[in-house]
Amino acid sequence: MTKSVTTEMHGEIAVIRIDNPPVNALSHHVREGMLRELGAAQENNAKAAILVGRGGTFIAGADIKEFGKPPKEPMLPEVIHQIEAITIPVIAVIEGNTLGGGLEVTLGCHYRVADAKAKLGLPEVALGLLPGASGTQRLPRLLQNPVEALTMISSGRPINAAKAEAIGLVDKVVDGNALEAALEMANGLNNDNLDARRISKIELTMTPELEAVFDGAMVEIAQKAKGSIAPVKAAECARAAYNIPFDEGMKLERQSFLELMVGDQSQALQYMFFAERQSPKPPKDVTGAPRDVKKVGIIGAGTMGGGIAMTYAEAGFPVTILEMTNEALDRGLGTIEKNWARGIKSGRITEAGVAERMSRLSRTTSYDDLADCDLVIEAAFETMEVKRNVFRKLDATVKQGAILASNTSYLNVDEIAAETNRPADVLGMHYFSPANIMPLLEIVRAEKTADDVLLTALAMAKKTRKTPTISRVGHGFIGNRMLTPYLRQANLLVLEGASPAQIDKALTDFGWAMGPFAVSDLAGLDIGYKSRQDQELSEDETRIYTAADRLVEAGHLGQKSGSGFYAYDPEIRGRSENSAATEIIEQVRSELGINTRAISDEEIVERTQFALANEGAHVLAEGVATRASDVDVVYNYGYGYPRWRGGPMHYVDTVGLKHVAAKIAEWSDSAQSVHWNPSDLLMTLADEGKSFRQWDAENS
Ligand code: 3H9
Repeated sequence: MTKSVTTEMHGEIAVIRIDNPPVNALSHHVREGMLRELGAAQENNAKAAILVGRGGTFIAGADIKEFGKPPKEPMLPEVIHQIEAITIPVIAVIEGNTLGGGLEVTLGCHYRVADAKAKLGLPEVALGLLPGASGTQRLPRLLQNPVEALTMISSGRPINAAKAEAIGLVDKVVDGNALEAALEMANGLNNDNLDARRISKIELTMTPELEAVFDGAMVEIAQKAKGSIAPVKAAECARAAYNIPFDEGMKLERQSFLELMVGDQSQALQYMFFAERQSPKPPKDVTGAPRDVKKVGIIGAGTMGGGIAMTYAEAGFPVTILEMTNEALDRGLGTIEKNWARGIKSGRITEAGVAERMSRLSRTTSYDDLADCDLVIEAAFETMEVKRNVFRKLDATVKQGAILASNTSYLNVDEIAAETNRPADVLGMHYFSPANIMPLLEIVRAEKTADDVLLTALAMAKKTRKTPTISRVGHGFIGNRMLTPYLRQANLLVLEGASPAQIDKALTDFGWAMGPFAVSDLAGLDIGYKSRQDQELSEDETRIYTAADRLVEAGHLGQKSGSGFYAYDPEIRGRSENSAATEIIEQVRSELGINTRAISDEEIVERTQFALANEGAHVLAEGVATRASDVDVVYNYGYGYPRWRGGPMHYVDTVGLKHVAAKIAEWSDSAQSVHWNPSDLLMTLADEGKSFRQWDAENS
């Protein structure tokens, strides 16, 4: 077996190379190899050793695939301790992604040389962990700036090499060959004063001023963490570096790391790490290569069309936007320009940058101008009639081989495809509003969609930095379909006695970015109203939304009209109780003869979350989604589901499917039975003592 860590002598300097594709993670053999090769360099009296990664990246962190398996010595903190203690100078060559345990390895080294394009960070909190190989103890000692150290440790955000140099994290930044620069440095070094380069030896002292800085920072970190515990724990360890000696700090860090590792949050976040990498992978039966896309057409310059056009222009594509009238184009392009220009103030983009993006956009009212597009995405009005009409025109004008996509959020893509003579070139590309910001792209693989068309949509997701999930055709696909039972339970709970504010609070306390009633007000209550009018809902179903419908009929359309479930103050952009809504709700309850009762937050969470997962299970059983983890990706990236809970399917796994199934069975057997359609898949998994995670492992 080839070694993953090898040494090459450059004169008196040992260049130790780490080669563990794809990201040089610190797997057991790498940890062992580093100690072996460094030990040999010391024994052979090398003048210095240089640690460098193969493939343009240093080390992207601990090997996440080893988490949860029995630990194997040497453990990383010990490896780093031994690197620091070695008697010859060790230089780290920081290139590419130098993250987590990788950055911690550089902190054990005596010198750090960085490539100008390197990214340095401690992203452990994104996995629900904290830097567990001395990062919380060595980084504050090296930087001597508690705010910078706390920010890196608790936010998980990587920084670039220039910033790293500015805050004292690296000794030198090189725009060129970092290894050459490290060799030059090594040849000029002696090991006389190596102790001064050992970061663990640096002493930190707490002062009353620093205590105040930490107090303020801790409050901010807890707020930003939004229920995630790792950032707070990580910051507490970093603060302790000022109060206790290094060895004690290491013990605290280790203990906190291990506690987090076995907790539900870290388990969920680790699961999401793999789920989001799994979701863009095409199904096994799909073969071929993506088509070439050079030019993109967008039908519709409204909110969705505009956002999608921005997405492609930001990724460098020339985009032609089609609208029915020049006035609509003026409005749409005006909004796009305004949206981009907003970034000028905050420094996200320059005026020239906005101009450059605008120059990628062309406008037209004629389908002929879309003829040479390689991909056309329709974001027109959401009715089948409109979509059919658009696709007929596209079929008649756009060149053969082009991909024709619909941004429909509910409609049947097979029916849309059947309107053309090339259904194999048609698929759904469902973006989420605002499309230039929201990361999710639900790709709808229709019955006849060709493999290379699906692969092209996946490739475009990557190029435009979206997280894609593949769905099959079905009303509302994965995400919107699951919303219906979720909103049904929320509205039922209001009828039964909970207030919209109680429900929203219970769900934001659970971790959702927004509660269902605040979201409905934001989207506009007239949207749900119209959709209910368009569908033939049963009497039972219509009854649930009586209060919501009455609100619309009384002119409470949500934020846009100043009131909906809540009242909105445009001055402070805050919301408060809408007494008119409270009155309407009370009146509806009395008309429907409902005896209200006190409803616990626990019931709110269980009914809404279990309804979501139950529908997710239907989606899986019908083959609309392939993996439970895809469903979770959809909810994380498209609907503001708390990532540290993993997603609706992972959440019910954590609760235990036996309990979930028992609750659903109980509700299905009660007065609310008509509102439940228990999933056979969920019930069977519960009976068999299995989880959705196991189902994924067995079925994909
Ligand atoms: C840590 O370090 C703890 C320590 O403090 C303490 C320890 C005691 N391990 O993302 P990509 C795989 S915690 C194993 O598509 P990109 C990934 O699954 C760790 N595997 O590429 C994928 O596999 P596949 C702290 C890993 O170029 C493939 O590599 N570090 C790891 O878009 C390509 O990944 C982090 O949290 C890993 N550490 O992005 C960094 N990383 O092809 C996590 C990746 O089979 N990693 N893989 O699906 C990342 O953020 C990104 O992967 C990175 C590259 C930015 C590096």
